[in-house]
Amino acid sequence: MKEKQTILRGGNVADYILYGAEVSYFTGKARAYFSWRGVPFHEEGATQDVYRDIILPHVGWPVIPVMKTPAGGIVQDTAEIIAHVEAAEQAEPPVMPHGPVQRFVSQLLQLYADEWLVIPAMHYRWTYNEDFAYQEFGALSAPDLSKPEQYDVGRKNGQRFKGALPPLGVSATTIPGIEKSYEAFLKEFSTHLEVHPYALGNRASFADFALYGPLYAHLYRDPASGEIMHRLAPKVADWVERVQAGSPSTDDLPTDDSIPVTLTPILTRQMREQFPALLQTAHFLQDWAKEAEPGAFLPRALGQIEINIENSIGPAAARTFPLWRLQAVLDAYDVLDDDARARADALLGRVGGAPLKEFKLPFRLTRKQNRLALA
Ligand SMILES: N[C@@H](CCC(=O)N[C@@H](CS)C(=O)NCC(=O)O)C(=O)O
Repeated sequence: MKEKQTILRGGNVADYILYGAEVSYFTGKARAYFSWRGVPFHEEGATQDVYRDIILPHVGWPVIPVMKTPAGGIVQDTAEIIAHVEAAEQAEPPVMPHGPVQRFVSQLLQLYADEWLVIPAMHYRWTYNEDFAYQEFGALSAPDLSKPEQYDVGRKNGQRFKGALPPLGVSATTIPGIEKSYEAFLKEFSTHLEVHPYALGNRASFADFALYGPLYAHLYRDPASGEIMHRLAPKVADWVERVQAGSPSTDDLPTDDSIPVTLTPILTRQMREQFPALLQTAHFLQDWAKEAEPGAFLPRALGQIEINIENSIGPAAARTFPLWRLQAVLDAYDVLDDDARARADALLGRVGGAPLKEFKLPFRLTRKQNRLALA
């Protein structure tokens, strides 16, 4: 497996700095974007000291990745990191496709990649790669300790992440469905990649970086998961390496705003599995927000929902952050003109997503102090 030494890129004070880790899902997403964008950046491992001196004071809670801009500003959340760099650099081609339906589908795929593929990613990591993950967490946190000491540190730090499995909905009853769904997804994405090198066509764009999040650190780089990906879906492993290489392409995306038909099974899977979970969470938001003041911070979860993945059913937390990614999807839908809306609606009809046309979040959300709040 190839691992790009981004940490050794020779940092310069005027570079963007990405505080993160190879082992981290969302650092992968931001790093892949930076590599593709080609702006000078360097990555610094999120050691204990970095959490204490940079992340906690500036972000307010322990999370990676965190970006420091050349001007010294701190940005958290991968979508905001990408948007910030795009606005600052004004480079071509933009990470977001030009076509309005392509933008809508990019947001849908981000919602799926960030907030649903996290379920198989975390399941495979903690069920089949636990010791590897502890060692990696320890090496990140305390680079100067011996390997056995790092393992102990990693075991301690890793509990917070392993503890996310029940809230995500990973349990004995859902694991068979999670594995069936992931294997089917690998097949569907492989079929797509037989025709198109990237998610929306001939060059990498926003959706590729989002999908790279789950598909790199957890599902490619974790050894037992990587073995599965190479065996069942070598084309997906090739895509991971293509996105990792960050090669700018001279080709562009289709100029007619078309969406590859080979994405249909993936979007259908998203509508079938993820949308019911979002609807249940939105109901919780409605009840909670009725009692809350505008500007109130949302809790990270609002209650318990039931998820159904390939007919494996089990409880999960009503996590609120996915509603923020859903709001971005709905915003991309709301700006469509008549022609684009007709094309988006036809697509939604084909993927079992017709209910999304009418769907409205009960309350608008915003982010302040790196947390979700009522607008
Ligand atoms: N929405 C955030 C998610 C970041 C995230 O969940 N990062 C993980 C590591 S990959 C983390 O630090 N999680 C800690 C937590 O959620 O408490 C983003 O896109 O940056």
